[in-house]
Amino acid sequence: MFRLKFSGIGLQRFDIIWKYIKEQRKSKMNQYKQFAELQRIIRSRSMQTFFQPIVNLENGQIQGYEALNRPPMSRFFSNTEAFYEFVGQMDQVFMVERYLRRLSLERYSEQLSLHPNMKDALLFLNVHPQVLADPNYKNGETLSILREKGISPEQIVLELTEKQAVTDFVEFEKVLSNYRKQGFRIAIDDAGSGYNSLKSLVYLKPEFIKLDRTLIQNIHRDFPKQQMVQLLLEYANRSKTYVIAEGIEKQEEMFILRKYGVHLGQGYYIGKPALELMTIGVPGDFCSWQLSLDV
Ligand SMILES: [Ca+2]
Ligand SMILES: [Ca+2]
Repeated sequence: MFRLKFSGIGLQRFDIIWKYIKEQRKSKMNQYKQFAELQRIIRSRSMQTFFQPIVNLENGQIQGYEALNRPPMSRFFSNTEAFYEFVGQMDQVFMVERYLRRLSLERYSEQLSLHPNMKDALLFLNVHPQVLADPNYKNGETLSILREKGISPEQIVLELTEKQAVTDFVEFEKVLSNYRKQGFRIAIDDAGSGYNSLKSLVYLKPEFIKLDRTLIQNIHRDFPKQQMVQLLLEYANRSKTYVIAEGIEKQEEMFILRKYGVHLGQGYYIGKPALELMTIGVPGDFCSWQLSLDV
């Protein structure tokens, strides 16, 4: 009786282990397929580069664009986030970022040649703090692409997301100062969404602070958000930093941000990310914002 019971349990265990091995093999296989797909996407240059306008909230003129690289539709990656998550998991951040930086600059240069009136506009590039800090990473490569394409380093703003941790701020500031000497400028991305907002602002002294969309969403109905934005704006004005409000999707949000004197804005309400540069600032409707604010 005991022997029978024991062998039953043994079989059950074997079944669990077998299932585990099968799942592991399946997930390894999936990973392998995803990796092959990532390489295919890169080789075929099928990432698309979108440019989302950033406008001066005072006069509606376009000051620059954020470059957003998105993978093509693929059964291996359900969406853009899944694609970048995979890139992070596979330790391919350095390779992919280097590739995307070149791609964004080449495509921006193509767009500028089609729209020469925008030739001085800024380009905001998303960069991973660790990539900048890596001693093996040579920023000379970016400089040489810029020279080749006739874009000045002063036009490039490196967006550092605070979702990816910087641990040694003092050391990292030295890295940034090296970039600054070459003309690049720095933005703290997604400010207000992570834990290091204030530390990043104080230590890294960015030229731009990008307020996270979660702070902007429905700000017209949210007093604590209004207070937070005004505080950050006051700090920015004192330290000669520009504030960019991200994720503006409603006219009401726009009203209040303009009223406070937020310098720049970005979001669907202003302009969606597009393959072609949006070249005409905020349409005639900007005047009506002005009127509404003046009454
Ligand atoms: Ca960004
Ligand atoms: Ca952002």
